[in-house]
Amino acid sequence: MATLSISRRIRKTPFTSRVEALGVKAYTVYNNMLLATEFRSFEADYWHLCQHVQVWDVSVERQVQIKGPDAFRLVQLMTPRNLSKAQDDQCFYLPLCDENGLMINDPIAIHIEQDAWWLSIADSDVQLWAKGLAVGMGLDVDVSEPDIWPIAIQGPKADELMRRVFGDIVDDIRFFRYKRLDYHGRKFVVSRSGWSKQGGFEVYVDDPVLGCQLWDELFEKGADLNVGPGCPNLIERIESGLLSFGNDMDFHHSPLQCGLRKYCHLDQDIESLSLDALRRQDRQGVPSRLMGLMAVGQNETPEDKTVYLENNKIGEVFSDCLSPRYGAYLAIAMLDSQAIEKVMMNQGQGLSINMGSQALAVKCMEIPFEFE
Ligand code: THG
Repeated sequence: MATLSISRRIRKTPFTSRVEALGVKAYTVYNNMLLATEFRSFEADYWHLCQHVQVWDVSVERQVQIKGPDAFRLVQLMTPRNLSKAQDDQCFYLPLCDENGLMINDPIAIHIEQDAWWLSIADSDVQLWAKGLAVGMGLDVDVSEPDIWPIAIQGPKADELMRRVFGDIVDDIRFFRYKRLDYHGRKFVVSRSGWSKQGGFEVYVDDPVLGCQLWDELFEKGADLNVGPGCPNLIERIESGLLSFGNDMDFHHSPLQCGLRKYCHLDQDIESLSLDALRRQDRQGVPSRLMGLMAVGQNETPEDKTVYLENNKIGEVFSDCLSPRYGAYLAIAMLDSQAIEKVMMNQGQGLSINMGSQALAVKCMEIPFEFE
């Protein structure tokens, strides 16, 4: 295959030379920036992540900073999740939705100061939307994208590695909380979060030199823990039911279709752009929903992503993988709501995906997957 031409539009990160030296095999482009997708193989990366500890260059998780007297008001306008009880050290997984109740992005929001928030965004131009809203609504805020390059430390040995670098203080960081920890005289925001369910942290590096020093120190101090390079892993994130904006949902979908209902506080009195539209959708019902599909014993991924009930097309697979742990084909698919109802009355049975001359029978279930 041809290679990717890299210019200023497709940005490198302070860690790109290290990621290269560690043998990255493939990249994707996310927020106009390089994101590794594979080091060993998807499967070897998966087992290493589940057994040891990995250091990820997730600089692509750009921070859209919203700062000023109206910062809270703007962030609350952008999401149907009630943020009024936000604690000082809290991180929130947020659907961002427009006035039609459709998804713009699904960042982690960090309440960084009294009057400042970071939106740690997935792959879409949140900054432009936020600036437009701020100007259009006459809000007193400054919207920017500061240079911050998060590093994720993920895996069962992440706690031990982070203790060695930052001290026992990391034990006091609870899930989706953060602390500012000293690193050679600079304070880095360190949160217990990350795009895997293997546990771990994210360090919001705002100094490239110290960031590279931290990167190297993680590898030095983690040698006996079998630390290795890594990246968000397709298999792990599907098994764990972590959604990928742009893959599993996009500007055409509402959070009610994506299993994000629990982050939509439709019965609360909040000032949010999407509230009316989402309440309407909730009353009327949504046309399709994201569901999990599973085929145990299957060791090949279908090329055709159309999902059938009997001979009718009722949806499409948006992401899929082979799970080595469960010996199964796993998919995240957007399916017609009426078809889902029918199939769930039949214990999730009855759906299939075309595989050449055969049909692959798949079992339908809610996300996150429940494995027996
Ligand atoms: N970390 C940071 N920024 C990010 C991501 C991240 N930006 C892009 C992308 N990932 C945003 N998407 C998600 C999706 C899911 C989760 C985090 C970010 C996640 N969800 C948990 C779950 O679904 O179980 C927990 C949610 C909760 O309890 O609120 O972690 O990974 N910095």
